[in-house]
Order: sequence, then C-alpha cells, then structure tokens
Amino acid sequence: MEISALTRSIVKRNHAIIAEDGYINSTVPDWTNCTVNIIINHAMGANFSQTIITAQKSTRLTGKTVSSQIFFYILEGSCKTTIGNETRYLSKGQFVFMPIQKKYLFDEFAEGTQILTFHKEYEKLEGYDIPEVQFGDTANFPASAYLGDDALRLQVLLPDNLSFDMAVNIFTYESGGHLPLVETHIMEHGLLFFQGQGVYRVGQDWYPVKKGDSIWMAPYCQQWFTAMGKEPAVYIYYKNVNRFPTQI
Ligand code: UGY
Ligand code: MN
Repeated sequence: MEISALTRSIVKRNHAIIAEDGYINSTVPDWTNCTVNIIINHAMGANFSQTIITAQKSTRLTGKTVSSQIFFYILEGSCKTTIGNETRYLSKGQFVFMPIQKKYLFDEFAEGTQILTFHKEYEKLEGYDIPEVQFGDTANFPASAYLGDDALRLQVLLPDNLSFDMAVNIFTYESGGHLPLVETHIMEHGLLFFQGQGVYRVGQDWYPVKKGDSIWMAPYCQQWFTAMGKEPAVYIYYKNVNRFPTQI
C-alpha cells in the first residue's frame, strides 16, 4: 500500500526538490485549456521561474514578454509557435528562447504535449543589444566532455555572448559519472531530470533523485551529483550568467 503522507519533495531556504507527486495546478492568465505547474518561482526565494505546461489540442498560450525573457522546451509532443511574424512547428527536443518585448502565440498542440519553461527578468548591459529570438533542436548541439571527463557531456543551448544573462544546458552523466568537485558558486540553478537517476548533494543534504524530479539551488547552495542505474542520467538546467556581481 502506498502511503500518501510521504513524499521525496522538500522545500528549504536555499534549495528544493520537487517530485511530480506534489504537483497542484495553477491557472495562468492567457495560457488556456492546459495545466500549469509552477515548480520554482520568487515565492520560494528564487530569482527566476520554472514551470511545466501540459497541453491538450485546444490549448493556446498567448502573451507578451515584458521585462522577463522565456525559454520554452518541448518535453513531449508538438505545437505551432508564432513570435512576431515568424511561425515554426516545434516537437520533442526543440526549443525557443524569447527575449523581452515579444508577442507570442503557441497553438495547434498534439494532445498531451508537455513544455518546460524558464523565465528570467532581463538585466540589460550597456553597449550590448537585447538578444534575438533563438529556435533550436537539441539533436544539433554537440555534447562536449565536461572538464575532460567523457562520462560527463554538456550541451550548451544558448549563444555564449554577453547579450545573454541566462544559460540553458543539458547535462548527460554515464552511470557512475559524477561532478568532479562540490560546486560552490554565485549562479543559481533550476533543473529537470529527463532520464535516469542518481544521488544529488544539495547544500549539506543528499537526495536520491530520478526522471521527473526538479531541483532549485539558490546562489551558493553547494552541489554535487553522481548518476547510478542502468542508463545515463540526463537533466536540463538554467543558470544566470554574464553580469556584474555588484549593483553599481
Ligand atoms: O554549470 C554548472 O554550474 C553545473 N556544472 N552545475 C550543476 O550541474 N549542478
Ligand atoms: Mn552548478
């Protein structure tokens, strides 16, 4: 018998593990006929948001990015995306990054389409333009060995230039592969496991994690991961980058 009073989800001051069993749907204005799970946001203490949208055929997502940019990643299914005058069809593994000040419409969904989003308030940098819309397909991105370790492969999905203040990467770990050190850094993360399982050290705690789990790590929340099981562990993650450490 399953005990419904138990969960692996946990929310702490500087990190959270959110497993799917704790999801409660939110209504988001102008995202209609879909369920939206707000996994990470400012109410939790984070400086960005992460959501998962589950769509049906009649779903429509409309809006305008005002001061926050949005990264949309198709986890399952397909849809039509219109940004300004440009229309594309997106399917599993494809994404679009939408900078600020863009009008958008997502419609023509396949039943059950799932989309992951990361939202970050844009920090302009004098002398640099606002980034352009970026469409991409993860199948076309090289998976480079991370810090020389072939058991760890990193795909960097957004251009590496100073116009961008956020990065989204996909990290693949062979079973037994692990981060070579406990990372202690100012950058914040939101991540979602696509595949596999392992053990994540987050802060001073150790969590068994698997496909479907999300993790929030605040700035300076220490982190380390090892993959285990019979298949590689894969997660997509957000990171804030490229800005001054002070407000001057
Ligand atoms: O980019 C990163 O900071 C990455 N190595 N962190 C992580 O996967 N937890
Ligand atoms: Mn990190």
